[in-house]
Amino acid sequence: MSAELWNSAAGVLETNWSGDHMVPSRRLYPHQWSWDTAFIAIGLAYVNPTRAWRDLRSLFEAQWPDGRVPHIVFDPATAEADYFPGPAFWGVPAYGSRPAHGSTGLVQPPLHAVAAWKVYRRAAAHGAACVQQAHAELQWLYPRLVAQQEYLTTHRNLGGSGLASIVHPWESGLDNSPAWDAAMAAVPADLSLLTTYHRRDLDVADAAHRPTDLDYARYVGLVLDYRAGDYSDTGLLSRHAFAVECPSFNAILGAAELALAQIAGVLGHTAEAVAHRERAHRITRAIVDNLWDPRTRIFHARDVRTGTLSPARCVSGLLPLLLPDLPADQVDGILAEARSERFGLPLSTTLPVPSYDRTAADFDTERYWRGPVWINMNWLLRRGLLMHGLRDEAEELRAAMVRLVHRNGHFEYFHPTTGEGLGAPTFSWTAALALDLLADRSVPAYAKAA
Ligand code: 9WN
Repeated sequence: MSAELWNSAAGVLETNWSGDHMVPSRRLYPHQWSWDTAFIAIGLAYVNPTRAWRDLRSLFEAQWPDGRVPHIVFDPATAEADYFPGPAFWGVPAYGSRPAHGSTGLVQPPLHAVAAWKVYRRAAAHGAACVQQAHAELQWLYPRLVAQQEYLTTHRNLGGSGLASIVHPWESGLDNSPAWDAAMAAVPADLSLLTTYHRRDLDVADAAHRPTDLDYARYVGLVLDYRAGDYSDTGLLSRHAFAVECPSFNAILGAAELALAQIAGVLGHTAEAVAHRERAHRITRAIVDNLWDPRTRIFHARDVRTGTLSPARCVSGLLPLLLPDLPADQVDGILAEARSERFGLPLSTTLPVPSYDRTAADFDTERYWRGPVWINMNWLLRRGLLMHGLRDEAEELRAAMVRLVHRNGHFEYFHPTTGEGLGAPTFSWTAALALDLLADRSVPAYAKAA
């Protein structure tokens, strides 16, 4: 099984390579996406490290002068009509060293430092020249990764606690999650926008799997508002209808500081390494202080405009497990939730965890982020389990993910009861993470002792 899965995964990454970047999927997502690039680099590290670095470079060459790393970097070779919302809709002026490549003005979870560190660590397996290349690439990336963190912890510190706010559901990467329902209810929905703009996603995907028109109208309206202010974050809280602190986005923000500490260490920046660790600790503290609900005993998204926590129990609320300093009470709460019937950590015969509480009245087995299983979320959860020494459960989860992808293919996401593949069929991050899951059976260096 391993060789067959390995070869098919490597094949997907070959098919989706576009000269200087990887597309998530040729038909549905024909440009470069930010956090996809991080997951993809983790897989490319095994089969083509040069492309892993090239892909990260392509993304960071599109970094804005204020440090934000755009959530999509547009490929000038792809027609405007092939993806909505494309470059013309975003209207971002030329900047930086890749003026031919338009971008969006939004961000996505900053997983790139974690990815860069993993690609670097893997380099030794490919020989001395590869280690030298990895060192040079880390040197190029490090100040850019730091600027990315600075943008998120200053410009996007809308709530004032040191956490980053997302100002659009697309920024979470979990676009259509029930975690945003309460905050989105207050966002005006102008359905006439969908007459002005055509939803290209419905031409290439099943409408039952995609966000509703009502939500899509809100997505479009939020971008138009942000664009009207030239994507400035100054005073945004008082003039923008959506500002939320997401537990998984901020857990990744903290994990990024820890990866930066490792990177600073190998680059000889000892004092900076210490500062990154301190920042990771502060982010962990802020997540616990602001996003923990003592009644559900997991983390929830906080609406910064109202100060309220979303009632939805989502997989994103389990991901602060990625942080090694998470207090024992919070670790216990997350594990109880993950093992409960709501998420059901896999025993040897079941599936990986779903994106949303299986027992919720609005659990949806097909609509993306509202129930289906995603490999990237489970990959992050496994990393969190290992971080806290839970090796047996991490191994069960790893085996369940490998089984699922082997049986059903490299789909974008999977039906949470049948395992059937849904969404895009040859999806890059599923393939990339399958490679990592096949290769990385050992207990990683970052894992605490049980
Ligand atoms: C909007 C590319 C992206 C992922 C997101 C996923 C989906 C886009 C869309 O696809 O979002 O950014 O058009 O639905 O939700 O996590 O990065 O794979």
